[in-house]
Amino acid sequence: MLQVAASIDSTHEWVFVDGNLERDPWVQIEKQLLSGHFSYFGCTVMPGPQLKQAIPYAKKIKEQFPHITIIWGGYFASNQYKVSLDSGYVDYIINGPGDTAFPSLLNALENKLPLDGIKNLIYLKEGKPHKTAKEELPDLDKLPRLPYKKLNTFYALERYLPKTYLGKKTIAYHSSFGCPFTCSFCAVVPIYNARWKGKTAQGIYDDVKALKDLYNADAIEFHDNNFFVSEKRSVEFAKLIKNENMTWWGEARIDTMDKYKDESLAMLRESGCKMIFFGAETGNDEVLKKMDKGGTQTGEQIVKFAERLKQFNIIPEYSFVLGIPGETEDQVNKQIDEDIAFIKRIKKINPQTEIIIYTYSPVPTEGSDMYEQVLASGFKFPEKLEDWISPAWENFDLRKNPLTPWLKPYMIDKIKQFEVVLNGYYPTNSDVRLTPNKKRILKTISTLRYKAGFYKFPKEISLLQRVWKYRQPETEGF
Ligand code: B12
Ligand code: SF4
Repeated sequence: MLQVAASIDSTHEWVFVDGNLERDPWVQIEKQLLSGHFSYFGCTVMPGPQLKQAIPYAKKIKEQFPHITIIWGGYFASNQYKVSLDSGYVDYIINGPGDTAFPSLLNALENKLPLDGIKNLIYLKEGKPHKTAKEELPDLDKLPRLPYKKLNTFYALERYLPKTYLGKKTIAYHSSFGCPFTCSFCAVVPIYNARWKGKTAQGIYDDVKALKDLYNADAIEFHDNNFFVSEKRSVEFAKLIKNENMTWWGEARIDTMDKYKDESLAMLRESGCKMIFFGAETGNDEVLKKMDKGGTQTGEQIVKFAERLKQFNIIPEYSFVLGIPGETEDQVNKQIDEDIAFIKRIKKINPQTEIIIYTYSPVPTEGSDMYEQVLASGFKFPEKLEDWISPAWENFDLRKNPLTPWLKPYMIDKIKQFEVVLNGYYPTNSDVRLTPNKKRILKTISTLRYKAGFYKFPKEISLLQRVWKYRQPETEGF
C-alpha cells in the first residue's frame, strides 16, 4: 500500500483503507467514495483471505459508484488477470511493479492518451485481455520515499510494528523486486521472468535507521522474495546494521547461501540475523529438477547446509512443497513418504530447523513442464472471479488443500496429520505466546507418535494446539 501510494503522492490526493485493520472496511470505503473527492479505487490483491474483501468490495463499488475506475495490482491480479477482467468490475490491472505504471495510467485516463505505451498494464482491448510490454525493473534507490508519516494519520504506525519472535517492534521491509530463478511452482516467475533488482545496502540501512529512531523498532522482517541474492549487498548491510542492536530475518536460497564465505555468514549473525527462510522444497534431486529449482540445489546440500548453519547459530527455516504431480498415484504417495522421512532427517541433524509445509498449489507458469503436466491432469482454475472465494478455493490459496486431481484425500490427510505431530514434537520458535511449559507438554504427548511414525488422527495434539492457538507461520507470517 505504501509503495503504491508513494508513486502518486506528488500528483494526486489519496486515502488509505487497510482491510486488515478495519472491522468493516466497507464503512470507510463508502464514506470516502460518497465524499465525491475520488475517481479511482486501487486495491492490492494477494490470493487467499484478501480476496474475501477485494472481490465483494470491487463488485459493490461498481454497482453503487459506476463512475469509479477500479484498478487492481498484486500477485493474484497479475497472475489471474483473465478471470479478474472478465468479472466486469475490475477495469485495469497493474502487472508487476506499479511505480511507473500506476501514475502513467492515471495520467493517460485523465488526458485521454493511448494506453498501449504504458508498460506493466493489462486491460480489455476489443473485449480481450491485452498485456502491454514489461518495464525494466526500477532503480529502487530512486523511487520516492514511502509515506510512513501520512500512513500514520490514517492508522497509528505502531500497529504495523508488531511483537514477533524477532523483537518487540518489528518492521516489515521490502528491499528488492523479483528473483533471478524460475522455479515452476512459484508465482513470482510469471511476473518477474527471472529478473531481480535490489536497493543498495546503504539505502536499506537509511530507511531502517529512520524507522528505528522514530518508532523504537528493534527488529526487521525482510519480505523480499530473495533477499540474499547478492553476498556483497547482504554483508554490506550487515556491517551497517551491526551496531544498531536489531534482530532481522529474510528469505533466501540454499544453493546461493551455501556459496557464502564462512566470514560472511558469521557477519550476518553478528549483525542480528537470527533466522533465514529457505525454499528447501524436497530432498529428491529428480523432483528438484522437475520443479525447475534452477541453480545447484540438491538433497544432500539441503541436509549439509542445515548442519553448516548450526555453527553460526542461524536458525534455518526450511519450507517444503509436498504433493507435486507424478506419473502414478503410487508415485505421488511414495514421494510424500520420502519427503516426510527427509524432513525428519533434517530435524535430527539440526533440531532447531523450523519446518514449513505447503501442499503444491499450481500457479500459471506457462511453458513450464510441470504446469503442462498440471493442465494435462484436468486441473482448471475457476472461471468466475467469485468462485475464488469459495471455501474450497480458499484452501487452495492457503496451500492446505489444493484440489489437484493427483492428490487423493488420504494423502492430504497424511500431510496434515504429519504436520500436527511434527509441530507437537518440535513446536515453532516463532510462537511468542507458547511458554516453555506448554512446549514441553506438547512434546511429551507427541513423542511416541513422532518416533513410531504413527500420525493418524492426532486428536490429542491438535486439541491442545487449538486451545493454545498454536501459531502457523505459513498463513500468519513467517
Ligand atoms: C507480505 C506478504 C504476506 C503477508 C501479508 C501481510 C499483509 N498485511 O498484507 C502474510 C505473511 C500475512 C502473507 C500471507 C500469505 N501470502 Co503472502 N506474501 C507477502 C510477500 C512476502 C510480500 C508482498 C509485498 O508486500 N510486497 C511488497 C510490494 C511493494 O510489492 P508488490 O506486492 O508486488 O506490489 C507492487 C506491485 O505488485 C504493484 N501493486 C501491488 N498492488 C497494487 C495495487 C494497485 C492499485 C496498484 C496500482 C499497483 C499494485 O505495485 C507495487 C509496487 O511496485 C509476497 C512475496 C513478495 N516478496 O512479494 C508473498 C506472496 C504475495 N504471498 C503469497 C501467498 C500464497 C500467501 C498466502 C495466501 C498463502 C500462504 N500460505 O502463505 C497467505 C495468505 C494471506 C492472507 N492472509 O490473505 C504468494 C502469492 C502466490 C500466488 N499464487 O500468487 C507470494 C507471492 C509468496 C510466494 N512467493 O509464493 N503474505
Ligand atoms: S528461488 Fe524462491 S522466489 Fe525465486 S523463483 Fe524459486 S521459489 Fe520463487
